[in-house]
Amino acid sequence: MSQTLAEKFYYLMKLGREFEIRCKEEYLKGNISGFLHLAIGEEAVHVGAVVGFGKGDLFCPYREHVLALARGMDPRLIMAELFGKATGVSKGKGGSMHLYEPKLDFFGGNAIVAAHLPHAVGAAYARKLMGEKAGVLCIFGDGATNNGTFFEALNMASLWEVPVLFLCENNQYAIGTHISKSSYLKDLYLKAKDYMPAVQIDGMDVFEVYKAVVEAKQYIETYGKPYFIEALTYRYEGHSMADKGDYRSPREIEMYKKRDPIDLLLQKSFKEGWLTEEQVKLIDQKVEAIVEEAVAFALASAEPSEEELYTDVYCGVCSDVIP
Ligand SMILES: Cc1ncc(C[n+]2csc(CCOP(=O)(O)OP(=O)(O)O)c2C)c(N)n1
Ligand SMILES: [Mg+2]
Repeated sequence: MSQTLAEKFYYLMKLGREFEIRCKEEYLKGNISGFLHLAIGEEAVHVGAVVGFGKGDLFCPYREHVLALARGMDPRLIMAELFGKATGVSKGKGGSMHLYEPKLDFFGGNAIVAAHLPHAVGAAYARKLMGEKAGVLCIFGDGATNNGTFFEALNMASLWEVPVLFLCENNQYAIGTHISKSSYLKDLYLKAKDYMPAVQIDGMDVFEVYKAVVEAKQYIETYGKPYFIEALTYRYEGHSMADKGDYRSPREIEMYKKRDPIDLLLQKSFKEGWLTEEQVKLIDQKVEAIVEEAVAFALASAEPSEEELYTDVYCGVCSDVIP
């Protein structure tokens, strides 16, 4: 694993972690309202997947700040979106769950659980019809694998032979419901294995996620068929800011924090000589400045104008028919 890659992983994971810690603070101050789902603890899956996949359409759920950052979305535009400001990536009208940027092929977040799986299959099918080989990355949670659209998407992707990488981030919980109470199969990759190659990986190890995703991307684009990865991970925070998460014992949370993905990355990188303390310090300073700048930008930005209520509703025509 190259030095450059370790540096990139650390930068993106640290940026994601610090960005979200700041989001939490700004939410508690009242600068962010509405839903806010944090992915703290899950950074290895998000960064490893986005970097490993490289170019291609990306569909994901509402826990998507780190995915957007890893895709290259401007942190200022994300923070402004969370603050509900006009300069936000979705003009301040989407909020945390609706970061969306076609220029980055970023077609998420999506708020309806598992609804974006058929969208991803449709996008891959469209590209196939256009004669392209590009694969599509579709990320979703363990809870999504109990929805009807999950099975519909797997079925059609296999039947139509389209290159979608289905990546399930199994953090064991769907809001407050543990997987043991909602899923007959506990190893979720087994739900896919009769349709396509399906593997289970350690989602706390960014190098393992990266490697698995690179291999999967190569498979889907070589054979034009789908592939499934289940990444085992854990979220430290509640489901959203509205959830204290007290259905989990502090002991359980502490146990997972012992395998923190950023700590694991650093341990391995120091051991292999891929990163030095000095480099880490410089990255930390850079990240701090970026997060600070994002908040300052969001605070200084204006709210959307009243006219914006009638734009981007369904289509251009709507703004003509609604008085
Ligand atoms: C179709 C649908 N049903 C229920 C909900 C309410 N809901 C929002 S998030 C969520 C849990 C999803 O859990 P999971 O897929 O494991 O993702 P995680 O939040 O753990 O990342 C539920 C049930 C919803 N948004 N959409
Ligand atoms: Mg979950």
